[in-house]
Amino acid sequence: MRARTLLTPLALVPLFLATAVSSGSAAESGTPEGPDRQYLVEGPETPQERTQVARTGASVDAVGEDAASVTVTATPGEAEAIEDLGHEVTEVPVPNDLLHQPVDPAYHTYDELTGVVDKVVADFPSLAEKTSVGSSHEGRDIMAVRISGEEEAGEDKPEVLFTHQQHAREVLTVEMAIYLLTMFTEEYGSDERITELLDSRTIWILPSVNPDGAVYDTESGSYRNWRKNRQPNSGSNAMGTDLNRNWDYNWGCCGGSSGSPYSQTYRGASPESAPEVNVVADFVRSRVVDGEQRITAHIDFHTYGELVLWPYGYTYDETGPGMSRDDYDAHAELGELMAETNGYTPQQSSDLYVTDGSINDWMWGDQGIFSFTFEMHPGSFTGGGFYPPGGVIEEETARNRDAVLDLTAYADCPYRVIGKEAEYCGSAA
Ligand code: 0X9
Ligand code: ZN
Repeated sequence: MRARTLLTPLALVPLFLATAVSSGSAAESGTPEGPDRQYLVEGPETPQERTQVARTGASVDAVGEDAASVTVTATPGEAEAIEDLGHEVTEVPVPNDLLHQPVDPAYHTYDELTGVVDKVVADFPSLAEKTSVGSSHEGRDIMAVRISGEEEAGEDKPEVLFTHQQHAREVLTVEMAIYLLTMFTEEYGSDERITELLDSRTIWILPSVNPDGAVYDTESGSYRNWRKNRQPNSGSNAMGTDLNRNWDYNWGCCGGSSGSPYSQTYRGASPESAPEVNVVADFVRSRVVDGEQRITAHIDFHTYGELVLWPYGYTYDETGPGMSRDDYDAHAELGELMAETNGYTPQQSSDLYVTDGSINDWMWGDQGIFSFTFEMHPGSFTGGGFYPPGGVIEEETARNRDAVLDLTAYADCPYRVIGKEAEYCGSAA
């Protein structure tokens, strides 16, 4: 293998730590040749170039501030393939990907999250209800919390869905769920806007759709940088499926996922082969009442990059099957409006790189739900990557308050944002 230098400007910890990481055992991530590592890739500037990088099977974790580099998690083989594309590849041992970085107690473990959910529903029994949409591969509950204010009999409230932690290591997204659970319950009756919204809409929060991955990532006391679920793959010793490549809309169509179980972006054996995706999709399908999907708007929380993304991810085209000009424009307007409140960068998700089988494409393409991905703080890996210090939790979750409330407000008729409620929402105009 070609020699790769360590990234000296970022090497804030002594080299021996980096060596300790590199000599880690070829564990469940990565190939038999060695574990996955994080690399800075200098060169890719365009969506097409970033997609080529993603096509090696590496996960593109963020675009650099210079917009001419990306950070990736990759196997040694994938790193070589990226180098063969003509890019400069440098291993990044710090600051966030030391495999032995201790788990930060400021973040909630899955058990602690369960405790928070139980307390919220116990404290606000007339507002919040806990259900389970089903079980993970290892049998953990995939919790859902339904929050709604005053209900009139037979009332059809539009519903808004928030999903969190498809990717295990994206720990700030769980804190985002806790922020929303707390905000929607504690501020009902005192905050006028929240009260009005909950009296006219129903909120669904799925605070962790990948509990097995979350437990695996933290159970040793040190972060494992784990992304996928924990489902074994037959015929391979590589573990896990990337949940955000396993959704049943143009699954595996377009080079936006990997067919190799060793890859960070392994799409699974078939669409919805991951039980976590299957039960969440079943839950969403169950919200079709009298032929109409009650959920109208959705945000899937990820880290990192500080982006607001909308579908489609499988194509660079704005419009296409199931995505009219008005559909696209309403997504883009809503995305831009939300991004104005949180300071994120708004863009179509394929502007980042192509993905297929993602949750946003399925939510829109299959269910007609306006669907966004938020890539939360930090903006780039220098801010702590997937494991930013606990001190940022308060500010970086509250940062999305207005975006969430704005989307919730448009849930009665998202096309209102482009002034077309009369055309699309009939009497709602
Ligand atoms: O690659 C992903 O799944 C997301 N990025 S992450 O670094 N959190 O893994 C981006 C998904 C964007 N959505 C679509 N492209 N549809
Ligand atoms: Zn993610």
